[in-house]
Amino acid sequence: MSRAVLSIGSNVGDRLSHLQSVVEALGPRLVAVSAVYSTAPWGGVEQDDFLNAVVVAEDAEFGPQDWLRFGREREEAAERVRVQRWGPRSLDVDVVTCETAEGEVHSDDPELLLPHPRAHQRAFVLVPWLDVQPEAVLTAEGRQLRIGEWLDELDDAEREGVHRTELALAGPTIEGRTEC
Ligand code: PH2
Ligand code: MG
Ligand code: MG
Repeated sequence: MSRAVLSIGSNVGDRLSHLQSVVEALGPRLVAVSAVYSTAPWGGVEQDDFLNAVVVAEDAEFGPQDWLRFGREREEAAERVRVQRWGPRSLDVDVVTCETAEGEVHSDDPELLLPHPRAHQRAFVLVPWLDVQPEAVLTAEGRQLRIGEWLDELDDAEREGVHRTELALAGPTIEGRTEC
């Protein structure tokens, strides 16, 4: 059993549909979904704004590597092409944190660093994450802070690039019903 916090983002094509495809694929494993935010590109590459959201998901069988695989499968399904680091993408699914029965997972596997090593620097992760887990604590740079505290440490410019939209991710369609 594990519970993961996933950051999802898109700035190519039908951005909202790409985010929605993750919610659909999670189905009944979806625990919570944030609002959808329009966010200025982070990382120094000139590109279009992203839509970002954060979801919490739980799976009885999954461990941390399964969430990584899940994310990659969703990215492939959205026909993501890996061209440039921190560049434009139809869908990005990042595992931010993962918790198992033994507690929070710390991983130094270069393919799956946990907790995500840059989440604390990214308002596009922290702001939507606050929607779904306002009390969450994130370890970074040897410090354990609440995510709101990490957010307070960011430059105003970083926070001001993140805007809540009227767009929403619908709960997954389960047997013809919409649930969340
Ligand atoms: N993802 C990146 C690089 N930069 N900027 C925003 N605003 N949102 C993202 O999801 C994002 C980014 C690489 O994963
Ligand atoms: Mg990413
Ligand atoms: Mg990624």
